[in-house]
Amino acid sequence: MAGFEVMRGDITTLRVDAIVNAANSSLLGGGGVDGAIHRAAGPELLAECRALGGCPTGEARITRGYGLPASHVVHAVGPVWTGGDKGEDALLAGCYRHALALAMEHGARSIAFPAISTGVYGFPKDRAARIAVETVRETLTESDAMDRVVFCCFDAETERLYEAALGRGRAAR
Ligand code: AR6
Repeated sequence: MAGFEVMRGDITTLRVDAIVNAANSSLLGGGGVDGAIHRAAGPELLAECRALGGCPTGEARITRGYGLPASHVVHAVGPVWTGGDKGEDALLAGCYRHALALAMEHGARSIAFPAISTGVYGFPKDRAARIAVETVRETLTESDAMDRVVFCCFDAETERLYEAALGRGRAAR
């Protein structure tokens, strides 16, 4: 199975085969990590996204990376958190599953994920970290298609939550 890494930083700088974007269903850009990815990739990314015609929540679409060091961008549409009784957990898990499947179909052996839905979309960060780690683990069990999975965190709290979800937190040592 792939090696898992947790790091703090800007996902747009990472030299991996695919980075994942926390997009919205229009796929036409926005704020947060989506804005940063579009700025770093350049206008050709938006042109390719326009041709995709959107993406339902819980699914993903893939494009090239253009000006990014990453060859591909997987645009995953996370759920807006509205209390947890609208299928948010399953939709978030779907983002990770679909993103991995698409990246592997395109030959990616390394992938970096942001903490999808935990910014503007308001998903509780601890719950989202657990779902991310569990879903990626489940999806990649018995697969040797992926070498490296990076959970790219933008803040120290998120980094700590991923370390804990992976069982690497200070308390677990
Ligand atoms: N690198 C890594 N992580 C980042 C970066 C970065 N450069 N910038 C922000 N984050 P958000 P969402 C973290 O709000 O909640 C957009 O407008 C951020 O700290 O980007 O899924 C879209 O167009 C947080 O931990 O995405 C949608 O409309 C995480 O990325 C909407 O926001 C996700 O925060 C999607 O909301």
